[in-house]
Amino acid sequence: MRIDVVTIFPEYLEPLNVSLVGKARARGQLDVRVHDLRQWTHDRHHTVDDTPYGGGPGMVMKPEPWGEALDAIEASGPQGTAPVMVVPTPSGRPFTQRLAVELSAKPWLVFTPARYEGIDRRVVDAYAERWEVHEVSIGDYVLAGGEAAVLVITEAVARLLPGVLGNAESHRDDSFAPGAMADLLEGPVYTKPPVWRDRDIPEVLLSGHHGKIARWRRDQAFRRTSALRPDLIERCDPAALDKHDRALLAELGWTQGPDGRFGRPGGPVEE
Ligand code: JAH
Repeated sequence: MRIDVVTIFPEYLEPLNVSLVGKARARGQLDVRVHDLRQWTHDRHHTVDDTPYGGGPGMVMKPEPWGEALDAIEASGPQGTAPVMVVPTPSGRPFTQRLAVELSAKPWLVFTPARYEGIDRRVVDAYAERWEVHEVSIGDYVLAGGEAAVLVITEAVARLLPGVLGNAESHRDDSFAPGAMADLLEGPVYTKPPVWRDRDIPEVLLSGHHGKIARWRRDQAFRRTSALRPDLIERCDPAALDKHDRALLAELGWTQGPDGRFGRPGGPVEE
């Protein structure tokens, strides 16, 4: 996979040189190119922003440098192939594991992280007529710019590329991986030493009883999901649950409607 990033803060993307993404690049599994947007300005101050039409606070990123940057990047690739454009914005589609999987199947991504109040709308509208474009939000909060979101999305995508994750860290069990434990949060994990600051390990994990261990882990996942992400319980497929799961959810205050879906009339339950 090739990834291009166009930014006014290329230094912000330095983390792409280390860890999982840096190693994938060193192994030739990922080709990352970071570009300074100001190289596509022509005035002596390398201006990338201007005042908003209609008034209001802040500044808006001018369309011309973006247009020149994106045309140059497109022209640098194979004849007749367009990249997929990814625009981090708080007004975008939520970034999920599903979208990470979708993007990991693309040969070429171009990220366009904005600063200020964002990019002149005509840029996204123009490229959406030629390229696949995703406006993406990594969560409901406002950053100072999209670069941190580029790091997040790139890491989530890169670890899904063939050969990037070692066997030790394989992703089949990720909380939100398709086919994970019914889209539940993961429960706690433990390692040596068996006693640390007077705290021991749940006995079942030392029992060697694999059936009991799997059941306990699943219970922990349900308890945590019920407490922290009741929305995931509400949208879970009842057919993916067994008798024991349903009994545990009932204990946690969940009831099933006529369609089998889970709801909790009393609202959140302590413990
Ligand atoms: C802020 C341009 N979903 C997180 C997110 C993504 C992008 C931005 N903020 C939050 C952002 C300022 C300018 C993008």
